[in-house]
Amino acid sequence: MDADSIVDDFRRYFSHTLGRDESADTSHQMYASLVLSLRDRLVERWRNTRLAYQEANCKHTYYLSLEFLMGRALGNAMLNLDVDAATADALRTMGVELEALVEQEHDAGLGNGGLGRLAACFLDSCATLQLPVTGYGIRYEYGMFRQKIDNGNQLEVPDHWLRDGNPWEIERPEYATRIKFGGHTEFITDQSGKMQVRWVDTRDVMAMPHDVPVPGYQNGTVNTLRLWRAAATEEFDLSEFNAGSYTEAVAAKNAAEHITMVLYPNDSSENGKELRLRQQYFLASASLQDILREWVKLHGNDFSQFAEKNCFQLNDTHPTCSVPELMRLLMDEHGLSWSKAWTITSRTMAYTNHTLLPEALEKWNVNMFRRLLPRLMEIVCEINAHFLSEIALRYPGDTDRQRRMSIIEEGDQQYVRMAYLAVVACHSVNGVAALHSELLQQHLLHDFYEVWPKKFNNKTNGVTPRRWMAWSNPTMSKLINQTIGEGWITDLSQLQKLKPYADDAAFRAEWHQVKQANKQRLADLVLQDCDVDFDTHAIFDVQVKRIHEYKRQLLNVLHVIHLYDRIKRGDTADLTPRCVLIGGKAAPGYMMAKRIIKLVNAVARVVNGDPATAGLLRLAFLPDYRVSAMEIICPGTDLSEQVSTAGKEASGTGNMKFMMNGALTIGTLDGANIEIREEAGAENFFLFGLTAEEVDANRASYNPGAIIEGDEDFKRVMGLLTSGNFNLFEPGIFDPIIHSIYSSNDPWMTAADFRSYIDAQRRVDQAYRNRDEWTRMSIINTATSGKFSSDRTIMDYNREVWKLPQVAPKQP
Ligand code: 26W
Repeated sequence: MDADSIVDDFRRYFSHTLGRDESADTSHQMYASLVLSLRDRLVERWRNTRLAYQEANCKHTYYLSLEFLMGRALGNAMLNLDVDAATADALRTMGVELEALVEQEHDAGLGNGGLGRLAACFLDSCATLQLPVTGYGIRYEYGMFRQKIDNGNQLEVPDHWLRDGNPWEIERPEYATRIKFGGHTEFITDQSGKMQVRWVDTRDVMAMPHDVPVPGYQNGTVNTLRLWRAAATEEFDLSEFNAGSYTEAVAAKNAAEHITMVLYPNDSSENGKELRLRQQYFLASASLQDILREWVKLHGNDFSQFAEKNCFQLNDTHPTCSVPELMRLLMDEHGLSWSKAWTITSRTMAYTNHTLLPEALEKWNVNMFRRLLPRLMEIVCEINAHFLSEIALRYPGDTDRQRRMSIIEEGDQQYVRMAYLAVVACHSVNGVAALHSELLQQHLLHDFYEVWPKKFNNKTNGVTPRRWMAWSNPTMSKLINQTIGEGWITDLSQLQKLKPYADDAAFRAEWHQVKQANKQRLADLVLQDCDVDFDTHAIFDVQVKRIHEYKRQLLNVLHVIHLYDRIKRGDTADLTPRCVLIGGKAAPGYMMAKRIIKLVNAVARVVNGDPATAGLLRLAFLPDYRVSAMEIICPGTDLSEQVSTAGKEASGTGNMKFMMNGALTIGTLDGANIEIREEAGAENFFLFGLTAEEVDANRASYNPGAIIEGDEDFKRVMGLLTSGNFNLFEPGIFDPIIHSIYSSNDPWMTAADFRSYIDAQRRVDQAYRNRDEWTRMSIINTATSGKFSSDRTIMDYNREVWKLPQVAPKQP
């Protein structure tokens, strides 16, 4: 593990395995050589971890997710192996900068946003807590698209992240699994008179596992993320080939491999596409078969202990095909009765909901579902029949309730409601922040809550302090280590010990210095990627997340226009200089989100190009927001924008990353903001806006026209927008945005919160002018962020749902 031996291996991989020398630009091969050297060191720990779990013969949890937004792995691996500083030094003596190698790694962008990144933080925490947890996901050939900005518009560029190979993964053809699609079912009676179902005439696809190591923090544990790739079966193309149609055979092979070709870049509206359902079933079936194969190897067809030893956590409804698939495998492949299979399924499955937005709730057309997965459709119908008869017994005659709660939505077309299927089948249903869990129980899933109140629980999200503080903010980490020791890295509640230092002038000076240096790093990124100059004396005001109307990037832009208007009118006496950064991707088919990106860029061009704003105001849109960009953005942020319409953001996790890094939050009482404010104290949080209850209560009488008319600032802002000041050469392009603000049906009620947002921003200006006071608040935010470690979240899941032992492997 010493730096010299790592560098020896690095040399050997570079010159012998990869066969390179210094005659050309070989930075990528150097990166790969370093990864291979580190992977070698992980492999022994990986094996020890597997052995320790086997020997403990303990329960295991499988985190099933269509998304794992891992980002880069190199820095994380070095930090967790505790070889980062020494390796950097040793490489430097050879004239190689570690930072340059780190930059060579493509982000593993196998996720859209919050839900995918949460899965990645959870894996880190499970390994650090030495819990027997395996991630199962899809190895998309193309991850989240790369975003380019062209004349202010989003352009989507395919993200071929595997082009240069992925040195982290290990392919495991020995565990390849066969997945069925299509065909039909046959009911036969065997010799003993038992009915048997066979799913036949299927078009099969192979699932090929690729394993990625997940190291814990300096503890010898290495867990596994197993990602499936789709491949054609051999006889699939052989049969076509024998028929003399070589080209058709290759086309068929392509069709099979299409399943894992691309991540759906849609994060908030389901699109009902067949290929997406194929992906979902592919993941569910491959993972469950993988787990059952191992079970049968040890226990034969004895499943009596299966539920005690296995747990499946469903990351939203996306992997919910696992419910009927586990039923199928247990009954059709392993001969269990319906009731035994149902007991096992419901005792092992747990469901996490991540959204209340109705348009994001998955439902699948029954005809399509039946065509693609005929056996699963039968099982879903039978689950529904059992469930509805239970409801009929409990609420005799209440047919409206049966219609409301049915897993199958009736109407012109029938649909499978995946969330209802998950709730009926799972023994645990959780939301991701206190408010969100409450709203699930009181509104979205209220009928189900009445039937099974004990199923429902809350698990407030968290993020890993290893990546989001220790790795991405080394200067702040060093200062914290010097002050309170290193215990916080695995026990974030220890940050509380920083609290008294908020009153220590010398510590504040150091804290401020660290923040300024981090702001400079962020300013460098903004200059490079946006060609906008950010002055580190200004407030760095940041909103980075997926672009969505409910997240209200629009409110942020209205504030910038308001500041611009004040500058133009000379109303600058108590205006604190600000640099506003907005970043995020829009779903390719989401017109309004794309138009908001265009607006940010249009306003930025006018504001930044006007000499009147010099030294007072800057606005930049950061292209291609991604995990590795957040690692630089987070430490350099003063003000975190969390301004969603109350009741719409399930939790948020960016809000937590900013808080840990000493940013103050301006936010609504939504998602985890509520808990952030509780922890930090109301005096260290800039609150504004309607509450979730008020949003609902005010909706009927909402009249944005009157609000705008009654507010001189708002009127001028809308005047500027409407005048075409930001779109001189593209008249009318912002009309849809303007209309949405004026619409009394605006679901996000942007105008309702304008005044209180502008006033809160004034309080920010005032607070920032008092450097000591601001720094004090910044320290308090970091000091009180302990709750938002994903270690705490995972311990909550483990205590209340998984009930796994912690298992330490033999040290190498
Ligand atoms: C069907 C298409 C689709 C795909 C993804 C619909 C919905 C999703 C996700 C549920 C979107 C998502 O990432 N939700 C976010 O999950 C985070 C982790 O729990 C929360 O912090 C965010 O508030 C929530 O928006």
